[in-house]
Amino acid sequence: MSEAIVPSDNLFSAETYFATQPPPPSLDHDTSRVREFIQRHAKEGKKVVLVTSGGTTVPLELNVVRFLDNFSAGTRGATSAEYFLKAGYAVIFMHRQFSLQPFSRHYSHSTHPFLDFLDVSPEDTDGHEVSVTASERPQLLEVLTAYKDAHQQGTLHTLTFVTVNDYLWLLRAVSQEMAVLGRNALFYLAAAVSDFFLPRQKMSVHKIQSGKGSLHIEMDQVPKILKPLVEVWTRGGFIVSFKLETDQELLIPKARGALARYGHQVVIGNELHRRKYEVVFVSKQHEKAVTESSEDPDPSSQYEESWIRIDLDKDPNKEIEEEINKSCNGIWVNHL
Ligand code: PAZ
Repeated sequence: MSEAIVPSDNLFSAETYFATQPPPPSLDHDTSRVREFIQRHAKEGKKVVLVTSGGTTVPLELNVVRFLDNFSAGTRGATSAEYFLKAGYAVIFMHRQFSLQPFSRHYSHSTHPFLDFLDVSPEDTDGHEVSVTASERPQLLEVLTAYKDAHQQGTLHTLTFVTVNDYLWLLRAVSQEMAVLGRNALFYLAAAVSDFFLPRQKMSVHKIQSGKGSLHIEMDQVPKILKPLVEVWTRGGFIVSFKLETDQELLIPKARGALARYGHQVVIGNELHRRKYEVVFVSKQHEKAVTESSEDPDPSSQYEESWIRIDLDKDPNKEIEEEINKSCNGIWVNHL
């Protein structure tokens, strides 16, 4: 790991990044466990999806006291992972430590704390019997059954990251392992990944001290890893990435730009405040359709968009991830 090759222009290529930033200590262990999982399911010819979920952090010090964080709670990833399991996939759930997880997400301490619907049975004078409030039982039974099934069948494998560095190293390792799956690999990249980071070589070792007035930190750009993911790390996999914007007008141009630059299959665009009930699928048109319209000078005609909207007023329990999952399956099957 050499300091000499850290770029001076703040632009890291993926290669330079991995040559200069250290891997997380658990990488080898995590990789060998994921390898076993993939090989087991590859033998059975099962489809395997990598779901990334939650936000990455950017530490500001080596002995980290402060870090930049990302808003994502991991709802999209955790919910989607459940729908993928239901649809028969084996799921690698790579998530930010302590963010929402499939199944347990239904009982998040902030929105639906499980202690609130547990009772000590009145007939039990010793107070040793705990029961579940009757109104909660049907949902609990459904969630618990799916959770136990996933465990019994060994179809859910979880991995955690905290920093953007953990995320990048893990993503590379897992996608390289997934290469053996060929066309049976799906990437569903819903994590909110930092765009900027502080290279190790520029970090303060100790807690940054106050007393000098304002704090100026110059960050470097996180390398765009979709390109090596598509071209080098994995082969044949179907790649769906997410794009979050706060300006609705940017969703489609940014999604098209990502498809053109990285050459993967689908970008799902979502606006921050509408993401629970509206997303847009952006993909390149099938080659045949493009050839037929190749006289068309408008480059936007190479892309197709399809919106998914749900009505939460009519059906407050509906989850948009169910529809996203159906569409992903549909597009992937057509693509195969
Ligand atoms: O985790 P969450 O459900 O609160 O949010 C999901 C999301 C908005 C982070 C995800 O749908 C997404 O867009 N991920 C990619 C973010 C990005 O553009 O980097």
